[in-house]
Amino acid sequence: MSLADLRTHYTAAINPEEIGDEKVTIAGWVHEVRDLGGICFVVVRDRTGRGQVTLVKKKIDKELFDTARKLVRESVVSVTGTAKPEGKAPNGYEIIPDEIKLLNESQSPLPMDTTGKVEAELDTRLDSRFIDLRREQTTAVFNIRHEVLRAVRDFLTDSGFLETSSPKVVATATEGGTSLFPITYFDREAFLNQSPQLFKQILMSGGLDRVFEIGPIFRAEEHDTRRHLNEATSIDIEASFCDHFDVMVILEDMVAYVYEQVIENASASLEALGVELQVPKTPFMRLTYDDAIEVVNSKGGDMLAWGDDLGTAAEHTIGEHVFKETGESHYFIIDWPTEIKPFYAMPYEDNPLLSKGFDMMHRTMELSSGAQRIHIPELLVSRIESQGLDPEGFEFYLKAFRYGMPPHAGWGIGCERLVMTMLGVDNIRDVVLFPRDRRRLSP
Ligand code: AMO
Repeated sequence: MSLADLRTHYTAAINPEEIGDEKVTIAGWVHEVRDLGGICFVVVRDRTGRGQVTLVKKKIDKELFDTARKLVRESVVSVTGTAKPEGKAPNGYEIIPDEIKLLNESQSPLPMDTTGKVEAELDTRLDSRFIDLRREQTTAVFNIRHEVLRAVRDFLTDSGFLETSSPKVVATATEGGTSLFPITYFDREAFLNQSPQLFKQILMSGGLDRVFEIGPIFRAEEHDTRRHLNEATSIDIEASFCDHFDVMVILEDMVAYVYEQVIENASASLEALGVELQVPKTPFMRLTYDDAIEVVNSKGGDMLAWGDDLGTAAEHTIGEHVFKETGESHYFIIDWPTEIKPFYAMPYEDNPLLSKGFDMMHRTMELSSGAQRIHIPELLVSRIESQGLDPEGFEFYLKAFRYGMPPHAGWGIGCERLVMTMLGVDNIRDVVLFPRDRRRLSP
């Protein structure tokens, strides 16, 4: 027997009218056993849905009937039989079995309920993620995440971007030195990379012109919040002969496309989560940093001075303001003070106090940040120094700017934040299979 014989059909793919008397074999987990004495129903669940197996005591082999009755919930089985139409069963059919193979018996009780009757705490669910994934709503989140990443890849590939990968073990900080995870690399100290930033910029000097990367970023941030992970998935792009406004258009168009694709291709998952998606309208509102400060200060409360970073409370006020004005959740904040943007953000030529950096927000949460970059090596060195960093540590990066670096721009958007805001999920851990946070290192 080949293992392929354990399944001929997914449960959702069976249509008894098409199949006729041909035998079908489904495989999956025992979702439910209902033993009514003279009749026993076994509901088998796989990734696509559920199929009902019906055994009438009088019409079926006694041993087979006993096997079915004694099945323990969440055990793995393969069932072969004939499919008949049955309006009351899931997917509109029932299988009259010839054989039930018990492939792996589940222990009981289960670490958590899978039927949806008892709501488990997030921590319990994450501790037993393999069981949590057997709930339809959890699988739906990861189906949607898959669809998001597929749409991102399609969109960027169709827009002429090349998919690249950069090292995750590095010698230098990219986003400031305080939030690095040090590791031992043979006899040297190294770090887990915070962002593909420096590498994607080097690729512009290499002439790759438009690149993207989807990969992990590591941030040793101490805070334990609903929107921070210590290992996140970043979608990054970099594009040559572009300014910040050019890449902002790519970003908003990509986000709108992702929403469209999720609506088109993941409707069942959206339904399982009770989410009704609206495609965000483009172009997103563009608010200058000065506008943002004015909005915050006009509402009273804690006043912001020019040069202050926008904290959570300020972002909340601005998000509410934009929603009231436009009915939309997504917006950009542009023209930030150079001093509070990373060293690689290009200052405006006619007003170096302002930078060509931007943030893209969803209501109160930053989804993405980006900038036109500095491509002039002398200016880059002086910006690195003025942020208290040592240009020597950046030599591998600076070298790429001395032999023909084109003007370029790019951004990074957090995959998890994109998915969580899309689904209205409250805690970022819900959209990561195995989250890494301040406390969680296993599973
Ligand atoms: P930044 O540090 O703003 O920019 O990160 C870009 C986006 O990545 C996501 N993100 C996170 N998500 C969850 N948990 C975290 N701890 C976390 N940190 C970041 C956010 C954020 O907006 N190099 C620049 C990008 C660029 O300019 O191209 C950068 O990394 O959604």
